[in-house]
Amino acid sequence: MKIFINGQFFEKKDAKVSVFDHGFLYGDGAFEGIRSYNGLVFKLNEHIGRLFETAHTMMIHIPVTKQQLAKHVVETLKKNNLRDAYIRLIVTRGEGDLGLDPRKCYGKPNIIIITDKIVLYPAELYQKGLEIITVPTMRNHNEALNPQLKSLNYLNNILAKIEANNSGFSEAIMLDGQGYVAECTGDNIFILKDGVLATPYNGRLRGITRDAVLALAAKNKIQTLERLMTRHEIFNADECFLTGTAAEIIPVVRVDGRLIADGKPGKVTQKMMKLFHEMTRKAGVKY
Ligand code: PXG
Repeated sequence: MKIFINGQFFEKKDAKVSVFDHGFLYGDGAFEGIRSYNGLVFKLNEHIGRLFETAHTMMIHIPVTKQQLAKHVVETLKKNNLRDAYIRLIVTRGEGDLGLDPRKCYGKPNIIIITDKIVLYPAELYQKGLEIITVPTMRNHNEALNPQLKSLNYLNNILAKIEANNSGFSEAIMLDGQGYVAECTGDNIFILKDGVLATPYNGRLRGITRDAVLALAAKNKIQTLERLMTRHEIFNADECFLTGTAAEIIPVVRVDGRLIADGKPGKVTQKMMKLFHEMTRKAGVKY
């Protein structure tokens, strides 16, 4: 496996950054999880756009252009002969002295690209649907750490994941500070009610899969709505599913012990899964 670090390729065992990197010391960096399907990188420019936005807010200056970074992603995939891959793109503030003040860094962000085989969820989960719970750890507030930032500081979501795991679940709903549904630990959430496909607009990462699903639904004459959402509305939805780069679209059939409709993946969910699957095989940056 060849890993890209600042323009050079290293074998896995030699792919190292300093323990003085502020990404390691403080989670001071940004990342993206991207996928490629049969030689097409899905939504590469959107992922790179989001990485640059996170870095801009964090005042990390990425020392290459968006176009150069996209080229580096493609080069790394080719070097590793991967047609279906999981791509991890990381930018850290770089090495510095101890102390969280970013001025202690030497002004050389590290750019790292790891490409690996994608580990898929068991097919059974997509046929039967997931059971999830709501956990006490709420999603970061906008005013504290905006969930739109895909920073290396993922402890908020990791703590929620631990709470889910402790109760025997692998995914969990996180609420925002007001008690509205925000998202899951690594996925966005959708419900279908009376033919309208709705997803929270508050307190969540603006998922690229989420945006793709909203666009795909609109194109297929399914009405969509971004709005506030309560758990009560999820319990009483006609359908529910999660979206994310890793999971793609996965049906949810039980939330906090409540069965969603008849407890089987819904028709619109299945239609969206099919449309999304087709889209990933057609659209993307070719390499
Ligand atoms: N919410 C959160 C908090 C996320 O971290 C999503 C929603 C879905 O966003 P996208 O853009 O992927 O549709 C994410 C994405 C991993 C992994 O390694 C996590 C994500 C993506 C890829 C891999 O666990 N999170």
